[in-house]
Amino acid sequence: MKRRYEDFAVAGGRPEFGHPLHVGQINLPPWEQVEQAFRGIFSRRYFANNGPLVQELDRRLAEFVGARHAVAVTNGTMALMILARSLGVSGGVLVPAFTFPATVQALQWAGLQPVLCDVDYGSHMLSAGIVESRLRPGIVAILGVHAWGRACDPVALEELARRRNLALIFDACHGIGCSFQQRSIGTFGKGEAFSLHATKIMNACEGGFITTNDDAMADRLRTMRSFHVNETFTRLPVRTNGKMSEAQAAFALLSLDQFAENVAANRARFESYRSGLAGIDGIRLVELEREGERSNFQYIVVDVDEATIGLSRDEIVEILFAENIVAKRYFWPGLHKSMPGLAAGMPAAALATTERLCRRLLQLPSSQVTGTADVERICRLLQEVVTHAGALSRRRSSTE
Ligand code: T4K
Repeated sequence: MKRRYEDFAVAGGRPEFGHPLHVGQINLPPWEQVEQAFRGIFSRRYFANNGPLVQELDRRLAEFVGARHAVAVTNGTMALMILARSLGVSGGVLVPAFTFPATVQALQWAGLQPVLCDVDYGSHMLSAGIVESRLRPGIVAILGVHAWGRACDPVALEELARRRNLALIFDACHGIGCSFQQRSIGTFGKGEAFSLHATKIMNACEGGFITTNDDAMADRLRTMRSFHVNETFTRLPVRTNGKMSEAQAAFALLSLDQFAENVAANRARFESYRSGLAGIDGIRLVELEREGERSNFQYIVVDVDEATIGLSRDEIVEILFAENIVAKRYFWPGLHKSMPGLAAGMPAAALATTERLCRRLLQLPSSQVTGTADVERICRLLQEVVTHAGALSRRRSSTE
């Protein structure tokens, strides 16, 4: 335990952890089950092209989400690209500036023009009011992003999209297993795109999938994910290779079996963070469940108030890194900064909340290798960081 300034690793002390603790390190399935699944793949000698495991995964994901269709693909970005392209529209798409770059990169690949919106400070996501204020001629669709394992008011966005005749899709890459007003994420809008990346609560090493309740859309999505004419479900001019392999599907199926257990472990870590951070001035844990909602507790998100602590979020990240706590700053620096062309002509005030969140938010480790005892140590360390903020801040000024 760090009791004095000299104990901190940035001041020459021993790091709190002997190995790095990451945000979202892989949830591994039991090895014996992996071996058994791969023996099956070997004996069938069938690795790709809509194999039996991919077909089973499509069926099970649709059932799990409660949507009519699920279409597995190579990753979440590909899921977004195909989903956006399958709308068959051209023009502008309203999208939050506070998101992972892949959200807008997918739109660009689909030939659509991302139009950045600010987000709501309470939810970190789009609201119908913000979207409506950005509407202008040439806008044909909305791409909402469900961040952190919470939903971005999909009911209000559906109502707005209907009223203004806009297509509505969602980036649900963080949202697997979550719900809003008792309705599952994955059942809103024209379709929703999920990620099964290694660091997600459900993973296929790399992978993703799209859900939709629209049969014609599902045909288009299945056609687009494969360049194979023998898998044509509908006539479409543009297709690609977004096919998930049997190896990825095997991992995803095992991860699906383990999902409830992984959410319970995430929730336990979240609750440990909640009690450990409760008395620390200037550090606030972002709640992930409101009434009628279910979260997967994928991310531990903390709001850092520099004015109260006397250290900036970035200074705290540097201190934590030295202690082997590999905190993240999603979605720093914001799309308006990382892809400045998208914000051309927008006054700075138009993205004031995005800017503020990019400066203040911090994600802390939560995964199979981060036990609740580790969480307690991280919280105690943060308490000591706040207690020694003055000395830590002076150290920084003297080394600059
Ligand atoms: N939309 C949204 C809103 C998203 O957040 C994302 C991705 C997407 C779309 C696109 O979905 P995908 O195309 O990725 O399926 C990570 C993930 O790579 C990315 O999937 C995720 N969101 C994003 C929020 O986080 P990075 O670049 O910050 O972290 P990465 O992949 O380097 O991993 C973080 C740490 O985890 C590593 O430093 C070490 C540890 N790790 C990572 C991998 C891959 C492991 O321990 N083992 C591993 O195999 O993006």
